[in-house]
Amino acid sequence: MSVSNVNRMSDAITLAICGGVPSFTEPLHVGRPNLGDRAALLSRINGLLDRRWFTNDGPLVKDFEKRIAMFLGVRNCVAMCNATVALENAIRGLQLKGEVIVPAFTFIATANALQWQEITPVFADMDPATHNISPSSIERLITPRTTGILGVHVWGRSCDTDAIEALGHKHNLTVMYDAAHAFGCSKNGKMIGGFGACEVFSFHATKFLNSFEGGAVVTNDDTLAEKLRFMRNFGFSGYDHVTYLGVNAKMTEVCAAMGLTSLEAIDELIAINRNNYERYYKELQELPGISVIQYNPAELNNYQYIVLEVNPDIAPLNRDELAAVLHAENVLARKYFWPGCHRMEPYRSLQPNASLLLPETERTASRILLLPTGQAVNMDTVETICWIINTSFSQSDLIKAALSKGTK
Ligand code: T4K
Repeated sequence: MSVSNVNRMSDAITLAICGGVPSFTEPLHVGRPNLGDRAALLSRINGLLDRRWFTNDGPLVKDFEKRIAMFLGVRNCVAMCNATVALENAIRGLQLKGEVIVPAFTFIATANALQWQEITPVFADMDPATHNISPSSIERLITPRTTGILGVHVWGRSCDTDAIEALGHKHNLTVMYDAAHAFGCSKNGKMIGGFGACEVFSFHATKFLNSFEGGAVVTNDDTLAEKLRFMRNFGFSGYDHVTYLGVNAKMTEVCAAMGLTSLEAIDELIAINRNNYERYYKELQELPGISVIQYNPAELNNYQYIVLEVNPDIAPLNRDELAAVLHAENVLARKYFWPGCHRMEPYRSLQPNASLLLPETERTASRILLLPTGQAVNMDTVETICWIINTSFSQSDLIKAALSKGTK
C-alpha cells in the first residue's frame, strides 16, 4: 500500500500537497477496526445460527457480560446495543435530571445522552495536562439544579476520580463516567469500570474492544443493574409484565460473538498498539511544537489513541495545515473532539456564551490531531507517517504556499 519508500529515496521529495504522489494508495483511517481470531468468530456465529437464538439476552451475551465483569472486577455488566443508548439508560436509571456537568471536550454522544432526556449538559473546561474534565471547573458550575457529574476518561486516561467523587460527596451529586475509550485501562491499579455509580463502555467498531456495535453499563450497584436489565428490554420482567419505562437497547448475539472474540485478543491488540505508539513517540516527540500523548507506564493502558498536540506558536505548521498535508497523502488524521460539544448544535444555539468559560478547551481542541494505529498499521506505515510529518516541517514554506494557492 505504501509507496513511500520510493518517495523517501528520491532526491527531490514532493509531498502530495505540493503535487507529488500520495504516500498511500488507499485511505488510512483512524479507527480501522481490529479483528481477533476469525475462525473463533465464525464458529461462534455458526453456533448462534444453529441455536436460532439471535438476540434477547442469549447465551453469548450472557457469557460476554460475565467475562467483562470478571475482567474488570465489577459485580455487574449490562450489555447494550451501543454506548450512546447505554449512557441514556444509565442516566435515566440513576434518575438524573435538571443539570449534569460534563466536559465540553468529548464525543457529542456524551452530551446528547443528557439532552435527549431534556437534561441540560453544563459544559466544564478541561485540564490541558490530561485532556480530562477539570475538577475546579466543575465546582464553579454547580447550581441548585445540578444532580450529577458525568466524567469522561478521554483517550483511556482516567479522570481525577478522587477529586470528582469528593465534589459529588460534598454537593450530594451522583457521579458516573463515560469510559468509552478506557476498556483495559486502570487508575491506581484498579480497573476503570469500578468508579462512580456506574461506568459506560463503548464496543463500537472503532474502539479498542469491538463488538461491531455495542456498549455496556458496568456497576457494583445490584439494584441499578437489575433495573437496567428491565429497561433495555422494553421494561419487561416476564412475558406479560412491564415494570419500568423501557426501550429496546439489547445487544444481539452476533455482536456478543464479536465482543467475545475481541476480548480473547486484547493482549495481542495492546502489544500492537503499544509498539505503534512507542515508535510514533520516538519519531515525533522531538519535533518543534509537537507533543505526543503520554501514558502512565505504572497503569494499564490500551494505547488505542495516538494523539498529537501541535503548538502553533512553535511548530512550523499548525494543526489544520498538518492535517491537510496528511490527508493529501491518504492518511486521514482526525481532529477529535474539535470544536468541542459546546460549538455543535443544539448547544451552540442553546448556550451561545459557553465558550467564555472554556478557555482551555478552546485552545487545546484546536491543536489536537489523531493518527492511525491498531492492526491496520505496521512499522513501515508508522515510519512513513512520521516521515511525512518530519518532511512537512522542513518544507513548511512550500506547504503554506501550496495551501494558500488552493484556497484562492
Ligand atoms: N463517548 C465517547 C467518549 C465516545 O468517543 C463515543 C464514541 C461514545 C461515547 C459513543 O459510543 P457508541 O454509541 O458509538 O458506542 C467515531 C465512532 O463512530 C464513535 O463510536 C466514537 N466515539 C468516535 C470517537 O468516533 P466518527 O463518526 O467520527 O467516525 P466513524 O464511525 O465514521 O469511523 C471513523 C473511521 O474509521 C471511518 O472514517 C472509517 C473507519 N472505519 C469505521 C468503521 C465504523 C472502518 O474502517 N470500518 C468501520 O467499520 O465516530
